[in-house]
Amino acid sequence: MPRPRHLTAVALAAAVALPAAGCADDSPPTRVRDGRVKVTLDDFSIAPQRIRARPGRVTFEVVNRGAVGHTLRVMRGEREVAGLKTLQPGASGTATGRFAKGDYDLVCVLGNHDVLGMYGTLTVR
Ligand SMILES: [Cu+2]
Repeated sequence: MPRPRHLTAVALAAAVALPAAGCADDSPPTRVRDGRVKVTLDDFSIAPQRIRARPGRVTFEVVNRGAVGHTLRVMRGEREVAGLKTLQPGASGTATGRFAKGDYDLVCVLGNHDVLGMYGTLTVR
C-alpha cells in the first residue's frame, strides 16, 4: 500500500507548530565522521534532522529522494555557510563549509518547504 504522503506532510507541519518543544525528532543527533555526513531530502523532510560535528570542514553528501526539487542551505543566522543549488528529484550533490563552534540551521529555501518540515540543526562543539 502506498504511503499517504500528504498525511506525512500534515504530521510534520503539526510538529513544526510546536517550535518551543524542539523535539520533533527524538532520536540522538547524527555525528559527522571524517568530515562527511549523508543527508536525504524528501517531501518534506531533511534526514537526519539533527547533526553534530567538531569544528572544521564538513561536507554534506545530499540526495533528493522527493518528487519535487529541493535544496539544502546551512545557515548561521542570515549567513549561508554551505549550500547547494536546487536538486531535481533523484539528483545528488555536495555542499562543503568550514564551521566554527556554534549553532546552525539546515533548511530548504524553496517555497514554504521549511514550514512543511524541511528544517534541521547542525551543532558544532
Ligand atoms: Cu524543499
